[in-house]
Amino acid sequence: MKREALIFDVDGTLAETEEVHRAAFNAAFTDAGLAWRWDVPLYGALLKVTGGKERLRHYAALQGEHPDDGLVQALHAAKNRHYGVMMREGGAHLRPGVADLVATAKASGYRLAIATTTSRVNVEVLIDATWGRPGRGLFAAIIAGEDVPRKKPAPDAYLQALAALHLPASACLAFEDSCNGLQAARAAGLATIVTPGLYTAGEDFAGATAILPDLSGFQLAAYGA
Ligand code: XBP
Ligand code: MG
Repeated sequence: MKREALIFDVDGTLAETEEVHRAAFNAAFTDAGLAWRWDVPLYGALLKVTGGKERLRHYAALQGEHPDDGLVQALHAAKNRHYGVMMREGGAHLRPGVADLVATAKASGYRLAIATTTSRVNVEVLIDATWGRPGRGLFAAIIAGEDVPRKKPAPDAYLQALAALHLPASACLAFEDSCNGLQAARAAGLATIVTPGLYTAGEDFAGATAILPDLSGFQLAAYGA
């Protein structure tokens, strides 16, 4: 079957955003008067837990703390506010090849979608800060963290994207940067291109259709699309 749509992960795939998320988490901790500080090695380990609120709870539990939902929500909202400011100040750029692939695919009639575990507000700020337009102008469907009962590596975000596109998995190609994301896409039946990033290089990408350094010069025709 000819492919009709491309489904993109966000963090690490469209842009190297995790350093911005990390800085924003640390700013939120400072605001809240917490002594928590997430450095690069620690954040690399914490990223195995997808979802910012889930990551906060996991880290707190490692400290023997069990913050109530209100505190987790407040810290996460503060983190996302900092993230928004940092992104608008140019905190992250699209990875090589992403803008060209999106433009070429759109001009060739492919439909585009997003399947991410990050919050919708973060997806919108990234798209606005990089493409300078709202997400709905570019993507036919945007499935974000709050839309799914289970985050990656569960397939929920991808299954919802397929449902929104009204397409079978065989008509789509997924783009991911992490093992968790690849597992989610594969569990939804999707052929997946992996471009490992800053925090995910060296992860296990067994089952990927291709593992590429980035999307520069990416040829859809080479992947049945
Ligand atoms: C990456 C994530 C997210 C972000 C933080 O998701 O795991 O949790 O680190 O975002 P993906 P939130 O690569 O699938 O886009 O704080 O909004 O959860
Ligand atoms: Mg990712």
